[in-house]
Amino acid sequence: TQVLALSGGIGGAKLAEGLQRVLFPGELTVAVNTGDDFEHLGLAISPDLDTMIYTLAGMQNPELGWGRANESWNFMAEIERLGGEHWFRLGDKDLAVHIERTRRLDAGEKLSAITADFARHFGILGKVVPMTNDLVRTMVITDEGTLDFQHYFVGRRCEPVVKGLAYAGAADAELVPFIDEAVQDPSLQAIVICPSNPWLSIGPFLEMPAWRQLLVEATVPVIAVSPLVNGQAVKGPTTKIMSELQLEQSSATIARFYEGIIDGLVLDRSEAHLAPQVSMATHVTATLMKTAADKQRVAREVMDFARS
Ligand code: FO1
Ligand code: CA
Repeated sequence: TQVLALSGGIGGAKLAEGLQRVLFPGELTVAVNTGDDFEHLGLAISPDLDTMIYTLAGMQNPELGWGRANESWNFMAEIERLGGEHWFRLGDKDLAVHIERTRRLDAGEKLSAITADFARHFGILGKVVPMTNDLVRTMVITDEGTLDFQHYFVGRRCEPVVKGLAYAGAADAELVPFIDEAVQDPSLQAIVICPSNPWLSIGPFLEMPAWRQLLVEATVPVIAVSPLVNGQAVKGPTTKIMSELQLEQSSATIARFYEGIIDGLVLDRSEAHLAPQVSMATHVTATLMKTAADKQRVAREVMDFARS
C-alpha cells in the first residue's frame, strides 16, 4: 500500500476514485466510516462502504450519489404495498449486497472479511476496509432529541438543529488488521483524509483512540482535503451543521478540527485567502471533482503535496 485514505461516502469516494486511477493496482487502501451503519428491515446496511465499493467499481448511481447505477425499485414498491417501512430506499441490485452481508455477519464472519470479498467480486484491486469491525454508531444530538444517523439524515432530511454529536462505541472500538498492515508497509507514502464531512464522516474515526494514535504517530505525511468550496459543502449538510454548532463556515474551521492530526491541508482556490489562518502547510487547487480528469488531477496533487 502506497496510500491509506480515510473516507465517508460520496464526497470522499471521488478522491478515492482519483487515487485509484493514479496509483498502480493494489496500491490503495481505503478505510471507510461505519458510523452511518444501521439495521433496517432486518438487514445490516453499511452506506459508506457500499458507496465506496460502487464508486471504485464505476457502478455508482451518478444522480443519487448512493446506490447503484441502472437501479430498479421493485422491492421498495412491494414493501410500500405491504405497508412496510419505505423511508429508506433500497434498490433491487443494492438489496443483494445487504442480504448477503447480513447472512455472512449472522454466520459469524467479520465485516472486514465480507467487505474485502465484495470488493474483489466487484473487480476492485485495492483494499476497502471498514474503519472497525466493532459497533460504532454516530448519534446526532438535535433540538428534537438524539437521533441515530440515518433517522436524522434520511428520515428527517437533516432538518433538526444539531446541538452536538456522539459516537457510541467508538471509545472501545478497535482497528482491523488490514489497517495495521497498511501502516506498517514500508512502501506507505501518505495518509489522506478525503473531503468528507469532518463531523459526520471522519469524526467517528477520530473518536476511536486507536485511529487517533495511528494518525498522530504516523511517520508518513497526513494530508486532508477540505470539503468546502467557497464556504459551502459540495453536497450534504456540512455547512448547515457548522453553523448550528456555531462554527465559522470556512476551511479555517476544518483546519482547527484536524489540528494535531494532519501535516497538510488542501484548500480550494476559492478559499486560498484563508491559508494564513491555517496552522499547517497548505496546497491550493481547484478541489471540485466533476470529471474523471478532475479526480485524477486532485489525487496527483495530493500525492505531490505529501512528497513536498
Ligand atoms: N440517502 C437518502 O437520502 N435517501 C435514501 O433513501 C437512501 C438510501 C440508501 C440506501 C443504501 C445506501 O447505501 C445509502 C442510502 N442513502 C440514502 C445514502 C446514505 O444513507 C447517506 O448518504 C450516507 O450515509 C451519508 O454518507
Ligand atoms: Ca503525524
